[in-house]
Amino acid sequence: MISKELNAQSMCIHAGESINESRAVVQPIYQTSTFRFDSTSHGAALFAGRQEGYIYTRMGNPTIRAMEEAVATLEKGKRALGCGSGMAAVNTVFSAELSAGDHVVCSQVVYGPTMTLLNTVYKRFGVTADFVDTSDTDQVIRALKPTTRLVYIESPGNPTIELSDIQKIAHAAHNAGAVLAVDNTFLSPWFQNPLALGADIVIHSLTKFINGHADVIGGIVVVKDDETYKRYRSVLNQTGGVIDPFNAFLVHRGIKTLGLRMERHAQNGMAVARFLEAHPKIDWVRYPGLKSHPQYELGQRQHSGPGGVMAFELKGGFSAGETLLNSVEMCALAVSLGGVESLIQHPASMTHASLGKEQRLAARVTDGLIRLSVGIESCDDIIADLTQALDRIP
Ligand code: LCS
Repeated sequence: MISKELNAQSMCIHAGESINESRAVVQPIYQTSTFRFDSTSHGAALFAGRQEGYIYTRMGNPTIRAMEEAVATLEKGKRALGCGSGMAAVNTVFSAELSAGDHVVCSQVVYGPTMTLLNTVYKRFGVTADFVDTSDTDQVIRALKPTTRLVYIESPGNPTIELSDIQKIAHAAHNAGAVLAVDNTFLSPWFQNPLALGADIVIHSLTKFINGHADVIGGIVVVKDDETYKRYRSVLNQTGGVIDPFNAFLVHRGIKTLGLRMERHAQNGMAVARFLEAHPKIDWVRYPGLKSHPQYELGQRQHSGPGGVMAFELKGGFSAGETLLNSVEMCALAVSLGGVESLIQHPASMTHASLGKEQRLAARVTDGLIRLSVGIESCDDIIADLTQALDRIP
């Protein structure tokens, strides 16, 4: 059994270890759909919840459980629920928290499908949502209603990298009888712990920094207490969007290098952001590590590092951006983020296309906005690639 007092770097290596009942140093992959009962009474006791144990992999599996324990530990939460994708994690929160007649206050800067899920499926189920600029806490306070059940934010927000004040928003949500869920995908638990700042629920797309190797789709919900865990587990058992043991194994392996990777993402991110900010063809850069970020001071209080994702716009607008995107060689023109490789994409036509122009522009996702996820390659190579691509812009 490991101590909760381990240093964060050691915790990345050892969190989740206590779930392993074998003598294997690494949690084995329990590639099984179901588990034997000792007897009918044992099976009945497991189903009734009178005894702890594994029944059926949709309801729990030791490989998944070890990965869940690792993320819950790193996020300073109580328990976690491994989901089949980040969107399955978002949907687990929505379906566990929301009923017909409930109201949601959601940041206008969130991953496109999160907003679209509220605007389509949950709207059909009688849930209403207001999308506000949560970088301004007063807008959150003004949007809260007696029926508000959930406040939902990303900080930094995808893709504009705007920050929201987690502590103040948690306070406002609680005063209104609502819960605060924070999507912490962009900074990972290495740089930010929303539960420690007062949030009630944390979600991640594991697909991104936590797994870190662009070879898994997964998500997770982290909660603070056993009662919430049981309620969420029951919803996830019924809706079925669980991660599978092999992907959970890969994610758990990725977690062991989370600290090393995040530090390198941030180091490269700082150098690339400074390079872009000084480049004559760049109009502006938004990255939490730059003093020019409008909420730099909030970032310094709220997280311990800037992560690896930035947004910028070129002076030549979208046509210049298009040349850049089509000219990169080592950096990949691809959606997603948080992997070891640098990825660059165009939110207006890709990750945030589902929003429609009006909603997109309200969220400041302009046609010229470019999002760059800086990987952990040699920083000189990333900058050389961007330099040659920028040189092609007339
Ligand atoms: N939350 C955030 C902040 C995300 O960026 C994403 C995916 C999700 C949730 C959903 O996670 P998934 O289901 O894909 O595991 N973001 C993506 C992006 O910006 N480009 O491609 C996917």
